[in-house]
Amino acid sequence: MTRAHLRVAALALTLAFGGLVRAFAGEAATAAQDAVAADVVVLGGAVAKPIELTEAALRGLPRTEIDIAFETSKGRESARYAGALLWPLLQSAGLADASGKNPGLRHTLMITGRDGYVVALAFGELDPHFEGKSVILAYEGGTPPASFRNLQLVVPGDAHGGRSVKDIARIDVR
Ligand SMILES: Nc1nc2c(c(=O)[nH]1)N[C@H]1C(S)=C(S)[C@@H](COP(=O)(O)O)O[C@H]1N2
Ligand SMILES: [Mo]
Repeated sequence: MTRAHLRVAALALTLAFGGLVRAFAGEAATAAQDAVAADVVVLGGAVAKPIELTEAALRGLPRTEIDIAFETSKGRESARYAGALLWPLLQSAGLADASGKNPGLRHTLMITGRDGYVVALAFGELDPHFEGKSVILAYEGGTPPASFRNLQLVVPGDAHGGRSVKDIARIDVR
């Protein structure tokens, strides 16, 4: 065996062993709940052109401010957030397959936090032709405060804070 062969064998063993350990431990955690490591937040998935949601990219978009108030397990929270609208970003990314009738309406967005928390939104909620909700990627406001390194989803109108994903790791179009 060459060195490369050995490396491949070692990797295969590691992967297989990891799987076995998980299976035996009967881990309840699903992939969706695992922590997500990411330096740069990417808007990707079934898009034509993935977009890196860097500070420069977000600063290049109009700043949008939104006042929200919602219930959380720790009581009522109200805050003014500032960030970039999500819809124009989706439009720049485009759909990988925009064929057929109303292609956006068969797509969803999965917004994943670094802790593995996941929230889905429908394109139809954001598209101005339909619900046209001003969902933003906030980089200011809230507690702990949103920042360019701690982006937060803000869904205006929600009664509960469950969809305000904090510390976003990635956004995937499905
Ligand atoms: N990344 C991440 N964001 C999250 C959550 C979470 O568990 N992880 N919880 C959500 C819920 S259920 C609420 S009510 C709001 C406020 O959560 P807090 O009670 O931790 O402030 O954050 C939301 N965003
Ligand atoms: Mo919550």
